[in-house]
Amino acid sequence: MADRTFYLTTPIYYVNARPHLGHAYATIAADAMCRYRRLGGDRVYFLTGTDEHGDKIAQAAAKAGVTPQAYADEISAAFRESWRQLGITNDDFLRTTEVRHKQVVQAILQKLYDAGEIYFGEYGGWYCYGCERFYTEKEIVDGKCPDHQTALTFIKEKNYFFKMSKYQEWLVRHLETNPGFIQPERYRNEVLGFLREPLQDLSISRPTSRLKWGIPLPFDNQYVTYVWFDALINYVSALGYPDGALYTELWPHAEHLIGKDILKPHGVYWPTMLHAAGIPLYQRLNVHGYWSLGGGKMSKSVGNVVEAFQLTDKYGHDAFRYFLLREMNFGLDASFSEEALVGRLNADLANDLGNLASRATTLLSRFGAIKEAGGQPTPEDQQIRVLAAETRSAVDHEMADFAFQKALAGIWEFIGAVNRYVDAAAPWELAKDPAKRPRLERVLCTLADALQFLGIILDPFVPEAAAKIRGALGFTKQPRLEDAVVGRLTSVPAVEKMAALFPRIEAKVSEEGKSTAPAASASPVKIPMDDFMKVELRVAEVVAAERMPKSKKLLKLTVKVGDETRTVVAGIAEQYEPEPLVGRKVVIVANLQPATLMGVESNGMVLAASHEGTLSLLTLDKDVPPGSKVT
Ligand code: ME8
Repeated sequence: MADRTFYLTTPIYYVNARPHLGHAYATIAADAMCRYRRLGGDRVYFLTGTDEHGDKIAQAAAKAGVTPQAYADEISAAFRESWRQLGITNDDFLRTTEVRHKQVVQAILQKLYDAGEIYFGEYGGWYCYGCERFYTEKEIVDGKCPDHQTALTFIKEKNYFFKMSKYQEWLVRHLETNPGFIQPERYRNEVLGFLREPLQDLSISRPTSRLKWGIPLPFDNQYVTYVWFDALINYVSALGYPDGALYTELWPHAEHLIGKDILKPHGVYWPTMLHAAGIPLYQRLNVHGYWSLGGGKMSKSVGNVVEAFQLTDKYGHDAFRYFLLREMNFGLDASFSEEALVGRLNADLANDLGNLASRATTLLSRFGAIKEAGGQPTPEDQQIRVLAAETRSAVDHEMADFAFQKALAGIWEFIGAVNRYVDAAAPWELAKDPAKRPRLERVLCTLADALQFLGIILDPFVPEAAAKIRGALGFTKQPRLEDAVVGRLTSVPAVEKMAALFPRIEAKVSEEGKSTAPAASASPVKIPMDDFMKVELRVAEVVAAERMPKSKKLLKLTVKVGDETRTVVAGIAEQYEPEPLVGRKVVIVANLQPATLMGVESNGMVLAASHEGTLSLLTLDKDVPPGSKVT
């Protein structure tokens, strides 16, 4: 049986820079995973935090002219605030400057020292301050750090060393006998690759003459702890190691989520540190790839990872979150661009999901509550049930490996199938024939059921939209995966029609190729004929027209469409006087969802051409009766 307790950690982020896209991705991915496990009823504990000691932070603080603590306080608060705004559901936020953490670091150091695992020695080597570690000759590229492409500094000094080398064989064996210990497999292979070279002992201290900003070694106050030795321990200090109840409960179920840049400390230093300290190893290390900035024209506006993160405010948390989870194949690198984000927002969220939710809730709200659906399920209904069950198990399978992109692709196949189901079942046609009422009820029931399924299973990925979907269906319970089943509903409550879940973004790209704020411009998107066929254009005769009170732009038109008379609000008041319009025939979109404009419900849209601010109403060159179809 699967492990029902789950302790997941993110990297704790350095406080030398503000939160950016990469941090946001790791934290959002961990959050989606934790939400998913909670949805499945598991006991979940989710830890994140900030890594506040070391040269890097001391240098950044000095540059800013403040103390390291003041600097750390400010940036750590910025991380915390970002996660709050993104709706991250972490249970704890650990700062390495907290007493609870420092005590555990010192206790573990003392334990290792007493056990003879730490010795005093001298080491000279090439050091990267960005990575906070020494590089071996083999790793150095053109005399520079392979990660930062910056010059390395040769440092030779006396330090304390952890006897890491003696665990090399043991670690290789552990990786070989536990193939799932590091995933995806490419990273397990990378660690095995490191371990083909002789493993060095690890320098775990820095002399206070060079660096004061760290945790003092308990056995020598002339030294502070090396930042990685300090930082990795956060994963157990946050649980109150060694006696805390959380530690006992959660540590046997620990999994880490990290980026590939910090594979070596997590795949080599940390397991050997744990083993030497007599602490059981974590269960699994999950490694994601790197985002780069690039892509199409619009992306030029996103110059750096901080700006990329700020797009979350422009496009909404759900859209940003969805994009990151859907676009990156877990473990591989991906490219971020504003254009790609807008593309997915329009296609997947506004079109596929948003249209389904608004079509479905419009139909459901029009027909009111269904007490006991009449018709029997047909093979089409049955297919939606089966697909829902298959989707749920596929999502479960993919989420077991953090394969968010595959889980989402599976859910979107289901959304596509439900959209096709509605097209084929055509409930609006069934509604015209009272004899088909039982079938109509069954179709609406399947539709409500499918929507409820989505309102549950999408919760970890687009939490705000999922909550809106459930809200429209009157589903007020705590969402649970076990309720994500299509086929149980026999009645449907009165459903509220939903406003657009995700507004389409019509992006205007200026000459320099920079994106500007979303603007209402001609959309370059091509639509299939089927979509166009859904639009009903008809001839309407204006029987009355008046200005809307307090509006310069709007006219309230009463129009005749066949036998029906309806109200249409049109934004043409700046160029058309109301009176001369009476008696004229215009073209309207007749099957638009009603919209309320300044308190008046508008049922349709008058068509007009526009050119540089001039509006020109569409008229007919031969007389046809009102209600005629425009095809
Ligand atoms: O390394 N793409 O902190 P850090 C994807 N304090 N993810 C990225 C990314 C990018 N371009 N840039 C950063 C540290 N990340 C240490 C960790 S843990 C005990 C100590 C993410 O602030 C990714 O998850 O440099 C990476 O591992 C992490 O941020 C590094 O954050």
